[in-house]
Amino acid sequence: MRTTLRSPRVAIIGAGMSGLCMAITLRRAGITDVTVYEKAESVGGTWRDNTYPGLACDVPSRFYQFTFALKPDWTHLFSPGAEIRDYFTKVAKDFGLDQIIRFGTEVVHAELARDHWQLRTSDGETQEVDFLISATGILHHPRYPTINGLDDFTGPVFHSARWDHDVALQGKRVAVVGTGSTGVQIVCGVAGEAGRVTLFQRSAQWIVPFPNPSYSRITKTLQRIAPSLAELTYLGYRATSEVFAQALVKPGWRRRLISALCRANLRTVRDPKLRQALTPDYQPMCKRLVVSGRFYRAVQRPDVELVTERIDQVVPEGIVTTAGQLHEVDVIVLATGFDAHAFLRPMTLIGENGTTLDEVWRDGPRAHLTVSLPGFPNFFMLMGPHSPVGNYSLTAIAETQAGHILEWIQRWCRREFDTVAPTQAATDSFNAEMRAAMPDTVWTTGCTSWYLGQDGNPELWPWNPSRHRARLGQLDLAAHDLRFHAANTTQGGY
Ligand code: NA7
Repeated sequence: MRTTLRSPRVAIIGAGMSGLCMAITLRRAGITDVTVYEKAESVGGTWRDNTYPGLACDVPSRFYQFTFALKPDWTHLFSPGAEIRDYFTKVAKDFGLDQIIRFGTEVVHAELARDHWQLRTSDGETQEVDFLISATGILHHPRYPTINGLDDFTGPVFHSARWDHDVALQGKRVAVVGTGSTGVQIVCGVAGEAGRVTLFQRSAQWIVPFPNPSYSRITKTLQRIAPSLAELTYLGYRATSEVFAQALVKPGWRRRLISALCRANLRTVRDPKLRQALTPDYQPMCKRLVVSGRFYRAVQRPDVELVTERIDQVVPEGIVTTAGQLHEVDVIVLATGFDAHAFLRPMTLIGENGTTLDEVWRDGPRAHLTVSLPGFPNFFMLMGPHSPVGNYSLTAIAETQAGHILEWIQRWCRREFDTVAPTQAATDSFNAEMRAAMPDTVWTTGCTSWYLGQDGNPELWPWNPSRHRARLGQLDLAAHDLRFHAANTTQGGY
């Protein structure tokens, strides 16, 4: 007897890169009852929120894109943020997502009701869905530092992810607080335009010196007229990234090679005092490696100053360090990072037996294979806890996760279960396996960063990203609790 396929109602939270990827993956598979909830007024997530000067992705553009929407005419090896935002906007339009995205609508509450989810949005509307998928991003909530007197400053102060474009920087004295990828890119972006840039560095960063050449017209044409070349290029970047991703997760020649590159780059700083000030006290790659072929040149400019004394307080006219020196500035930019562990927050999520996500994650976010949670059936995450990061393409990770989630949904369509969730035992065993692998990773070699969770352990995938693809490519039925619920009424076909 043939089973009639049923058609699921799916809600995706977030229309950033990963939410778009999920929605398109579902629609391409013929699943059409999909709603994407987006609290802002446009797509793009981090690429919509970040608009600071100098913004670029630190993953090559030919690898930071969707395989189902390869763009032949990327302008640069590492293309600027606005171009990436435009790419995602175009992809959303090309795949008809404009009709299914509910802009300006935040999901504030989601609760399991036996075999489906009930959602509530900020405007009080409710909706029932068979699958709930969170794609709320990792680096979303700006982290504001607690610095005495910050509110007393007379000039503009803003976070890098909330850039105030009404503030003209020409000729101004600009303070940049923070030396992560963002601070480094901002210094490169504003040096020369601002009158003076003062970079307040709490920890020095290792910098890998990739140049950022533009693509020639002939390369763009070839990529356009030969789609198989575009695919091969993507795969070539993926293979290379996976060779070097090994440096992060295992000691060996790759780690030594990248470290040597960073050290050689640092030696290009001529002034020994400045070089010393820029020398980190931890291994390269322990914090996320900063990719920049321009930073050391920028920081050696006469109109750029590096301050390594800690900030003591902000006064109306500038920043005072613990050495008591006042640095008079006109604008303060806080490139102080994000709360990377606020997955899904501030929304409330209630799973089986009334258990909340906050209770389950009291000791930090944990998941099964980065995508699902015991006790939260038919709920999946993109970019969930321990998703592979570390200078690897998140579009590739999103595609792997979306493909995995689609497979579960297709099985639901074939009525192989009504609800699916990983078992607690499988989740515990996966997390134990990860913990055992952590000591080999470079992230545990002695530094602090947004990679570390509240227990001091890295919240990253401790193996090569290729293993993520392999593990998510094969559904492990034995690791899941598949249930049927009597009187399931969902009907229809797709
Ligand atoms: P990061 O990488 O978290 O960097 C934040 C920077 O801000 C880092 O240098 C911090 O120093 C510094 N920071 C944070 N708080 C303070 C205070 N209170 N005083 C001085 N300095 C401070 O964020 P980014 O936005 O640069 O990059 C995030 C990711 O975006 C990046 O990894 C890429 O994936 C893209 P610390 O090192 O903690 O001493």
